[in-house]
Amino acid sequence: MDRMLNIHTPRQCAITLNWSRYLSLYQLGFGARGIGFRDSSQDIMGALPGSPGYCKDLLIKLLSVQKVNGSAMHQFNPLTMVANMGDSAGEEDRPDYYSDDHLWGVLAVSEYIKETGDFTFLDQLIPYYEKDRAEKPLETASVWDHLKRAVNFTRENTGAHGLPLLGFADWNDTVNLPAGSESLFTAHLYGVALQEMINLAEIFEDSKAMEGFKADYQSMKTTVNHAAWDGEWYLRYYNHEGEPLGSHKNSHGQIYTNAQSWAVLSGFAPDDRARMSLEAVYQRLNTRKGIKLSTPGYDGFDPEKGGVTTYPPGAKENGGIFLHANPWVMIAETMLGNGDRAYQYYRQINPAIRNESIDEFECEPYVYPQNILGDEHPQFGLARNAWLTGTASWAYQAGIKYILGVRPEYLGLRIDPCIPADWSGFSLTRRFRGATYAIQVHNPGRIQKGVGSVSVDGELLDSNILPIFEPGTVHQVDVIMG
Ligand code: IFM
Repeated sequence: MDRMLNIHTPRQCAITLNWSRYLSLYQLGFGARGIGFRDSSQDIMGALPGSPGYCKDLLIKLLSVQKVNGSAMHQFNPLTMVANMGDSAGEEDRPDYYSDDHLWGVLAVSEYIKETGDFTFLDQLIPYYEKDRAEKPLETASVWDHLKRAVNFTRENTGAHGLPLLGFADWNDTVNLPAGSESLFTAHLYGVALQEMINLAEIFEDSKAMEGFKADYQSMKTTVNHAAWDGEWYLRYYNHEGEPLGSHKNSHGQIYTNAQSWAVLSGFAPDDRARMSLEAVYQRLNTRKGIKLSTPGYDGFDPEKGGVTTYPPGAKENGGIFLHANPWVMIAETMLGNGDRAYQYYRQINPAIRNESIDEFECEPYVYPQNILGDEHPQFGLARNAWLTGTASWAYQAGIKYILGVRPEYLGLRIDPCIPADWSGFSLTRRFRGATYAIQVHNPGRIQKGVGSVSVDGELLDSNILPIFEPGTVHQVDVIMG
């Protein structure tokens, strides 16, 4: 964990952040895909501590391909700033937007402000994507307006159960259900985005906006718990005919990981359901080589479901160990206080431990691959698509912000570790807004979560949020878990 979080994962985050840019350069002449709105937003979240300026520039580009209605173009070329609708453009009978893209922008901007304290960014004017005949943007508005339109788009595009419409797809690119289908992933991502909007509105003392976001959050929480609890876990989708996917009623694709982890991340799952959902992930989806995305895999092409059914069971999004989704379960486990489980999940996908079985893994033992073939596949354990994966960003965030628990917030650096009970503590140095925090965490009671006391330079604090210090200063932080 030490070497991964200090060296290898930040390097992979930096490379992943830049990779799509180079790909765009290379592909300029071929009109190929360019940068993805969703992927780059998440890459930014892992690269912020090392490259805040670069991340800000990329955020500006991303927001300038957001549409006037609040949704976002799926991909764009950063050299020409020409954007496209991704694979949705080729399917005439399917919606032409992805239901998650624009919401990732809310998370990326929030994390940028937490890391840097650059609140003025919310006032910066950025055009929306649509242009008139003279190539002049139809509308330009503040970043805050871009974020508000993003959550409003989701609020206004819901289906028969009141859940967000899937559009062409959500984070899972390969499940492309007919128009009218609904997405639980997008419902939860919307919940996380609304929490960020509530916090930002509170800081800006915009109480009217804050009350609106709170009402929208409560409303979606009620809808999700009313429409999407399957008895032991949460559903993943409703199709256009109102049939659930990710239900015990389905013969294949009975349970999806993201529907469980994100129910916890969004705060929509009440405690008992949160625990049952994560236990279902452990019992039904976990393998010793990582957590599968769903199970059992679909067994044969089904034009209604789309790309996911083109893979054999156990491969890629069809029941494979899709690593990007693993850190979300780690984070969810820390939210419930389960440090042992969170670290078990961190460790079992740590590429470094694959050094012993490299002939099976076939990937660099310091790089997260996109996927590992799951236990339904004869080549269980074989990794593919090294380097270019959001796993790097999220494994970094899960490790530093949630397991070690050192997390930037708007008004300071929160210390909230959730570690294995047999750790006696750890030390970590974090540079934050120009100051250096030398943090020593002690765990005398061998607990998994809980902060008993925090002192900075020998002075006891009355909270676990470290203050913001003058740039260039160095501070000794002592945390006693209890
Ligand atoms: O979320 C997507 C990502 O945008 C591209 N690779 C596959 C992921 C899951 O479908």
